[in-house]
Amino acid sequence: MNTPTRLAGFGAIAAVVFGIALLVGRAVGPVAASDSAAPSHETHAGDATASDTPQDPAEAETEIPGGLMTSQDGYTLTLDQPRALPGDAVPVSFTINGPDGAPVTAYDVQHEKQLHLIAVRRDLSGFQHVHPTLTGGTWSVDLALTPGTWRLFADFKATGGDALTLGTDLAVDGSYEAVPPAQESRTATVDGYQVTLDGDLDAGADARLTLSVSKDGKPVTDLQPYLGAYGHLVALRSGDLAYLHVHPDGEPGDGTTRPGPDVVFHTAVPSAGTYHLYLDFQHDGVVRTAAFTVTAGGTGKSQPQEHGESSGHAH
Ligand SMILES: [Cu+2]
Repeated sequence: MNTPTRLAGFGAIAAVVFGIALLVGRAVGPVAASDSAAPSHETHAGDATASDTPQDPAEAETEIPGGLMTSQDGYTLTLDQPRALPGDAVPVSFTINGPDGAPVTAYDVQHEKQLHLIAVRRDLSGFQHVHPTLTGGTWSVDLALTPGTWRLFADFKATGGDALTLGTDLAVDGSYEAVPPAQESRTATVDGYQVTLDGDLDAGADARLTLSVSKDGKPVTDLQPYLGAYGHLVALRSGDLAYLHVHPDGEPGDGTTRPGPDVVFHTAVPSAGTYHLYLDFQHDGVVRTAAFTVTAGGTGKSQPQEHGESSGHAH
């Protein structure tokens, strides 16, 4: 083997190793990003001048959205039965197994519950936000299920662990016709309530969304607290149903947050594309859900093109 060939061979190996390092870096990066409140958070070379906050668009971009994985950070979501029959009240049970392999039995309360379960058919019909009960290490709840493939999201924080949203599919027997994709819609009508959504989503940028509730043409100013807020908003990305955390702005009783008609939220979407948003709000003792579809603009590329290096490894 002559020297140039050996060098080329070494270069190829180095490129492979470097490529693996990039992959590992990216796989590990999102986990570190979710810990970004910690001051010891590792700073990447390219981020030296960026402010180290979760709102930093450069970090938001690299963070993997919730709900895409069944297993993360040692926690695994497992359905007792991955298949079900359709019905109005189908018992569904599951466990969250922890890093030691055993079902988790200790959870921290978030928004007044130890675990929030979101269920939606993969064509985005049938949205439900429910709160299963925990017996031993098993969570149980009744869901209204139609035939098709459903996505279940468990949003929880095991005591001692980070807040996670794990996702899994549940197959429901029977033939069905898929619901056509929802069109852009910023106004929803539910049980005589009209809810409008104001604000824009831009990839990688913090978005402020204002939802306004009215009934019979009059603004509703006596919304009731539901799970510690005047509204709960879940956002799902079209295509992969990535589950995004949306944070309410203020809470009942803080002296500044009013009980409607406006409920304000903050979120940051990780990419351009279509997002489906579901607002749960309570009035006159009933919780209702208003659904919206919003397209996010922007490229999400607000940091230097450092990832471009990975495509140059052949040289
Ligand atoms: Cu909930």
